[in-house]
Amino acid sequence: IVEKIPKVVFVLGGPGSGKGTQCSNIAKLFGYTHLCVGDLLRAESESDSKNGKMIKNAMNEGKIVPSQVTIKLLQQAMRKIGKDKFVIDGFPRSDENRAAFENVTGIEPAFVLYFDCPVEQMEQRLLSRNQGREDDKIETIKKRFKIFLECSLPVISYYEEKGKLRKIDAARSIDQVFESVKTIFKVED
Ligand code: UP5
Repeated sequence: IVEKIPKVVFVLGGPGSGKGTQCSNIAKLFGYTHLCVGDLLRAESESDSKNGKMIKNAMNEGKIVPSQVTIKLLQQAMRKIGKDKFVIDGFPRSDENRAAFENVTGIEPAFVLYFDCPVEQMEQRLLSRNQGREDDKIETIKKRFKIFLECSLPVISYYEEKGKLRKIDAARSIDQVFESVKTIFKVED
C-alpha cells in the first residue's frame, strides 16, 4: 500500500502568540486537522510511557523535547487520524526539529504561518490564561521566550528565505488576526 503524503501547514510563533486559538479556527473553517504538539507531549507525559518523566521535566524548563520523541508522536497521530490536511501547531521549534522531520517523514510544509507578537503582549496573555498549565508561571515563561528567540526564530528565518513564510501581525484581536489568516488560506489552500 502506498501511503498518500498529507498536506502540512506549520504554525509558528512565540508562546502566547495565539497559535492554538487560530489553529482551531482554521480547522473549523478550512477542514484541516489541528495537531498541537504541546498537547501531544502533555498527554504522553501523563501516560506511563518511559519518556513521561523526561517530557515533563523538559516542558517545565521550557526546553525542547528531543526530535525523535516528538516526531514519533506526530507520525502516530497523523496515521491514526488518517486525514490528508494537517495544521501542525508549535513545531518545528529548532533547525534540528525541522531537518529531522523532513528526513524521517519526507514531508515539507506547503507553507508556514508565523504569528508575530511583541514579548510583553505574549507574556500578558500567558499570565492571564489561568488554565492550570504548569509552564504558565513567570519563571518558566521567561525560559520559553529565551528558547523561542534562540532556537525557533532561526526556523522562521529559514522558511522566510525559502519563500514559504506567511507572517501575520498577531498583536491584534483574535478576530482581526483570523481575518488575515483567512486571506492567506483562501489564496494558498
Ligand atoms: N489569546 C490568543 N490570541 C489572542 C489575541 N489575539 N488577543 C488576546 N488574547 C489572545 O493563546 C494564549 C492565550 O492568549 C489564551 O488565553 C488565548 O485565549 C489568548 P494560545 O492560542 O494558547 O497561544 P499559543 O501560541 O498556542 O500559546 P502556547 O502557550 O500554547 O504556546 P507554546 O508554544 O508555549 O506552547 P506549546 O503547547 O506549543 O508547547 C509547550 C512546551 O512543549 C514547550 O515549551 C516545549 O517544552 C514543549 N514542546 C516541545 O518540546 N517540542 C514541540 O515541538 C512542541 C512543544
